[in-house]
Amino acid sequence: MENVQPGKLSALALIALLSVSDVACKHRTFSRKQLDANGNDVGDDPVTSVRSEKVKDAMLHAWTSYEKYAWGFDQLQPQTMNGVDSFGGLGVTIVDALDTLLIMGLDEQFKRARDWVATSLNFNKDYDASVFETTIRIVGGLLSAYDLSGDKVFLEKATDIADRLLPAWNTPSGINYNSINLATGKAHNYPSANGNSILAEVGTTQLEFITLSQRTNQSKYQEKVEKVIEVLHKNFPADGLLPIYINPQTGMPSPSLITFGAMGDSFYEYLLKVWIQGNKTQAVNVYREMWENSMSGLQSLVRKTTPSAYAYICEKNGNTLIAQMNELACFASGMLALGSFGFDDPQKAKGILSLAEEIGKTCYNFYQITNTKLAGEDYVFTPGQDMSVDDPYNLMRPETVESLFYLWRFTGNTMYQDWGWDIFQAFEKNSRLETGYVGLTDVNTGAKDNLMQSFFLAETLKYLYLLFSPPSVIPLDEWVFNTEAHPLKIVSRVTSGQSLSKSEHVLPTRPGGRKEGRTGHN
Ligand code: DMJ
Repeated sequence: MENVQPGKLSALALIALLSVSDVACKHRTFSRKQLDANGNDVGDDPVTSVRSEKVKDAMLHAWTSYEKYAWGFDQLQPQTMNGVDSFGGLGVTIVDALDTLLIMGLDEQFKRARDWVATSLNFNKDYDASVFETTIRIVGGLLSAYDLSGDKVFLEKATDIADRLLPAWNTPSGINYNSINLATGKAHNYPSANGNSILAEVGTTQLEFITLSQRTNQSKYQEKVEKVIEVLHKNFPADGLLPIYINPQTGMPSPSLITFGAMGDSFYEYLLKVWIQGNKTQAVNVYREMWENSMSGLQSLVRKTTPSAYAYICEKNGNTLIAQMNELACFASGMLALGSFGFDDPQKAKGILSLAEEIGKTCYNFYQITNTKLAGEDYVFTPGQDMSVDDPYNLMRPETVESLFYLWRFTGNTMYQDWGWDIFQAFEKNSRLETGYVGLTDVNTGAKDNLMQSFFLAETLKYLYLLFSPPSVIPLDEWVFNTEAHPLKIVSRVTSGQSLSKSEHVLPTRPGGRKEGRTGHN
């Protein structure tokens, strides 16, 4: 294993604990003042002000439609004007939208959502829940609402659901099963994965469960999820690229696809973000080291199209590279931008930020080459023909606008705001109905589906709003987004051997990645 110092993993098992009062704040609000490099108020930018208001209007329309036709159900079906329980009846749209409502200042709507959580959110369901989806949407949504509002009801509910998920980690290796019955605690893996656990699903619970340990002073959540990384670390390949299937009995990777798209994606995202959440301290150094290895692996998968030289990330099966990229993999552009600042070598940092920009450009082009100007789900790359849509549907996914948000924050280049605006307008033109927003079954014909995905409110509209807001709204040196775009407050990481008031030494990091035109914090 390269670049990993022995003995670091024992630090992973140490528990970061924080008193609840460190994060409890009353209805956190963010200044929308535009500041120049010296901190002077330069007034509202009229273009971004109008754009952010339009996105807020879109959120209000999505939310109002959900309230009218699907209140209490997981998601809205706008064409048939009814609700559907796609996640076991946990009111997923309400929980996923809480922090977006708060950030946009939609206070009345937030109040109704909060009251529903307090009085009607019930997890005692005889339902086989996805550990991953329940963690990123429900645990993440509740913890973010708690961090933003200070309202303890969200922490109580997050603790209730997390306790129901915990038995999924009781496996011989500590690699969790992907599905668990919320009432009985009986866990299993999906038959389609041949008994395996899915990489992205075992590697995308760490931020939420570490946060929960910090807010509750209970170490059990953090211990379970950090054990997963400890096991994966033992069998981590030199190029940092793990296949999508992991055997929960042995903890070993099972030969299968390597991808930054579906089933691989957010494992890599969380390696970086747990390092950020842990204040880049020694205790989380191993996460950064694993992430840097994986980014070398990512670079080995990058190829360029002909004739236009768009950079894309291949998938890999055995030794064979596959010239295919999911729209889901577009998150990698934002991840690279976010992680670029932590390299000691300025040339390396510059190279990674530049790769982030190249992949961002490819993903924007995913949108621009279709008739609707909305991206398909999957693309293939053919010599001489650049790229073409492979799967034509669009679920109003967030990954590209998420990356445009990071690219804008880290480069200050307003071109990324213009690109985000183009994508927003395409959603308005093709996905907006009187009764909510829908995805498309075909991005070339514009044919519509009948579902308003909860991540459209949690992620797509939130990242668009933040793209048109000053960096002081959710500054990236204070908050880290989970993979469902729920911002979690970064607090001091304190290990179990220390007093609660004494935080670990914060390793120095290069500020990097900052260019003219950027205002305020990250
Ligand atoms: C979201 O639930 C999350 O962003 C997840 O990481 C990937 N899939 C959807 C959005 O596309």
